[in-house]
Amino acid sequence: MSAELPCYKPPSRETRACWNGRDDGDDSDVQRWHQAISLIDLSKPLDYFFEPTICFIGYASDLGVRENLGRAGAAEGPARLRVRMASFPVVQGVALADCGDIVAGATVLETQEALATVVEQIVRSGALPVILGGGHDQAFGHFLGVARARGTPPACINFDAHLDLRPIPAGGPNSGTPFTQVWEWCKSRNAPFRYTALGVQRNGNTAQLFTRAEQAGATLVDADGFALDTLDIVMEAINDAVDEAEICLSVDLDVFAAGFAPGVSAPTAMGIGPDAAFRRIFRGLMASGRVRGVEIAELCPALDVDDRTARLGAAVAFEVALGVLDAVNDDDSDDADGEGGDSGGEILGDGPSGDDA
Ligand SMILES: [Mn+2]
Repeated sequence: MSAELPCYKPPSRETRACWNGRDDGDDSDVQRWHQAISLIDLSKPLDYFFEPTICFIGYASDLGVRENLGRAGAAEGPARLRVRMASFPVVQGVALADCGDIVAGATVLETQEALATVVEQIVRSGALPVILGGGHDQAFGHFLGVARARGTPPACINFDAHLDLRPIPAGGPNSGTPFTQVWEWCKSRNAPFRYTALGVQRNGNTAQLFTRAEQAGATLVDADGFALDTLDIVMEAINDAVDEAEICLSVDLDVFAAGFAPGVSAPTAMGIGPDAAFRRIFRGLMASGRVRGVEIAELCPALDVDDRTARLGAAVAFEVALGVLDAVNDDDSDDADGEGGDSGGEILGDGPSGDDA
């Protein structure tokens, strides 16, 4: 454990052991993630990344899940995601680093604060943090880190069966309250709370939670929004909700149907599929160039079936790597138009109606 960074565990021999897999040689066109990834200790000063870089940071805690009376085991999520990402082919032009883990502190709040500190550090260094979870209480640490690094609160876009807007119990926050924490943080600073929940299930949230979402001005899209013929409407709704803000992107794996994602605390019978509709929405968000952090949440390996959920979470991380390239390329084309790429682009689904409509 690091003295300067509470709850922080730099990459260890166990971390390195996760990054292991097929080896077709050292040529760049056959390399895999386990060969290309570098290990970074965040307790040492971090250089600025001039090339597009993803920094993985594990949130190896299920403290918030247990306090939310969920099924324990998400603390093992980060290691399993690393194992399932290890053999992906390198995405040329995107550098990868593993920064180790945040482990549970005495309280959820302390653990979230520790995550915020390292996320801020990664964002300030010019890289994209990708948080490997871990209980969904990580979303508040994620938000806080990006808000501090950028000096302005980002919009939260959350793929999740649940709203995660529960009132915060007297005992402190848990994995069901992260966006309440963001809401209260924004309220106390008179900042707009921009929250979009995608894939919300009626049977997974009480009427009180839907009322709270309405009071919070949240934008909700249920699982039926994940269809090709509604893509344009959904992307327009996301665009309106995000406005000019930057984005913290959250994927709670329980947004996917239990058949695809059994390895979560609260599986979802009628969840979405990891299909073209999901992928186009996700890619549209990444290509906007405004995503400043991504998280994959709630993987619980002990409940998984043949690593199905771990593989799905890892595949989402691969989409992030492709999306980083899309964002860079979109930025370049913006510059060519003379519009400048700094503020990032519109969030557009690559829908079938596109130019032909
Ligand atoms: Mn959640």
